[in-house]
Amino acid sequence: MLRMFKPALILSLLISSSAMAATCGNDASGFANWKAQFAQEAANAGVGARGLQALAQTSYASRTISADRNQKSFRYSLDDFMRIRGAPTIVAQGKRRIAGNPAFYASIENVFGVPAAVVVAIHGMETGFGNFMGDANVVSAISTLAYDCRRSDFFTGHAIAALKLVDQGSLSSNSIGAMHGELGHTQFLPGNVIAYGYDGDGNGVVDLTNQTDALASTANFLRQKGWRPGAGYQEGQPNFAVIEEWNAAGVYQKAIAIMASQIEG
Ligand SMILES: [Ca+2]
Repeated sequence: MLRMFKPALILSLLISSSAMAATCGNDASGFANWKAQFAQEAANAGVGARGLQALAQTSYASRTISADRNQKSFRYSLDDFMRIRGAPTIVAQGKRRIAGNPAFYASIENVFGVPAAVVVAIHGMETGFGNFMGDANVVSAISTLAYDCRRSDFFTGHAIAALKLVDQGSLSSNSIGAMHGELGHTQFLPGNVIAYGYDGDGNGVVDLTNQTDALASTANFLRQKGWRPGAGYQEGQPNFAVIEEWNAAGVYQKAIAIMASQIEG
């Protein structure tokens, strides 16, 4: 049937499909226009009234863009990385946390098959066990990144996800997270909350600022990414590949594996 399409019609189809994507920009000047266009895109993707209202209330996140443009690629050795991130403190605190609430951490292991020590090491590494979960407005940060031409490809899906989380009551216009919209105790991006979020405390809402939900979601992420209960997680062992799914940085992956084994030890 395609050969029946006249060239002009094919061209008009191409134009209309490219017009579906909201117009990105490199500074604040086009953000309001983008929001109006993106609202249509979001509605087409299933975002409801609450999510669209949250999008309308966003403002251009200058701090997020500034942080994103000034990211440096650090090339620390593993030893330096662990020292700078305070690995001995994370290990000591992690042991105390598991000893202080053994039933909770045992339930994480039982439900997801992931050692509590791995989840605890991630919790310590990401936010110092919830001590610093960020100070940026999540919906504004993630929307601004989706608008920014350099970052649209990666963040558009996460922006749609953030608006859906508003619809679900997991996020609001006032939710606070890290500079790139990472959420809660273990810094999930919104798309990962949709895909791997787990209502650990059973109150009907996945809330990553709730420690129980965040740690259950983290264990669920690892399990869904292929964690094999009982198999090893050090470099060269089967579950190390799953830790690689959590964070792309090699020193981070090795640090998590080492700290978790020290927490278990
Ligand atoms: Ca919950």
